[in-house]
Amino acid sequence: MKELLLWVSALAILSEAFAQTDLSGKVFVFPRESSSDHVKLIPKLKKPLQNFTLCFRAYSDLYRAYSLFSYSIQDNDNELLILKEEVGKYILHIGRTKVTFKVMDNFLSPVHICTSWESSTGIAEFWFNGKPMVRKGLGQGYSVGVQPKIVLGQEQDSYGGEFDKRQSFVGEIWDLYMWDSVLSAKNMMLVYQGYDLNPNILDWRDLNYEVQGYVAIKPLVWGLSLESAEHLEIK
Ligand SMILES: *[C@@H]1O[C@H](CO)[C@@H](O)[C@H](O)[C@H]1NC(C)=O
Ligand SMILES: [Ca+2]
Repeated sequence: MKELLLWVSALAILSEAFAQTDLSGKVFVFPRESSSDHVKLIPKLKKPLQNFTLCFRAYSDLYRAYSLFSYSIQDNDNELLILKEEVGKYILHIGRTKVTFKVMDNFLSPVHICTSWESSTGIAEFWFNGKPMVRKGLGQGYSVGVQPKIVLGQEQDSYGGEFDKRQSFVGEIWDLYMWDSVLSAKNMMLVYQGYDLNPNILDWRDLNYEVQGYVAIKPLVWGLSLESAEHLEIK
């Protein structure tokens, strides 16, 4: 009986830790700087990636460098990494190569980022607030490795760990989606507008994740209008 109870509570903990959740209208808040707080994302991914598109929104008032999306594999901590290096400058790592995208940064408002890459040409796109930045090329012929550890809030220097406080993210992240294909320009614009385009690797509306440390899930507050907030019964 004792064993059964243990088993049942272990299952409950497991199902809580690996919840498959619709996070529409919600955000992850990373409320403090640390070298530990993070969210692990569990992707639907079986084959190495020859093409992908990754989109999300982020809001932060940090001036220093920080990690936005850290995807490591067994032998490469920077397999797929998006870093904001400084105001106006984002870095995309794929395999052991990287490129820089320069953007017109409107500091202190949320940003929407979609980045895509195709192995056959190595061309990477970086859409910033619905607009395509200058395309760059990296990792032509490469395939992004499988069985990743995907971390939000921290930058991995080993497979699933070795976080550096100075690269941690403080702020809010939401609307994160990933596809195993390169979205067309029209679809990039539709994602920016908030359309659901059936992402097949990571889906904010059906997300498998695990919170570690101090990360809160809160309603989205940016961009609400009084009309859309009416149901909140503000009097
Ligand atoms: C990746 O995209 C290219 C076209 O850019 C296509 O030819 C190829 O089949 C795609 N690979 C996969 C695995 O979908
Ligand atoms: Ca790293």
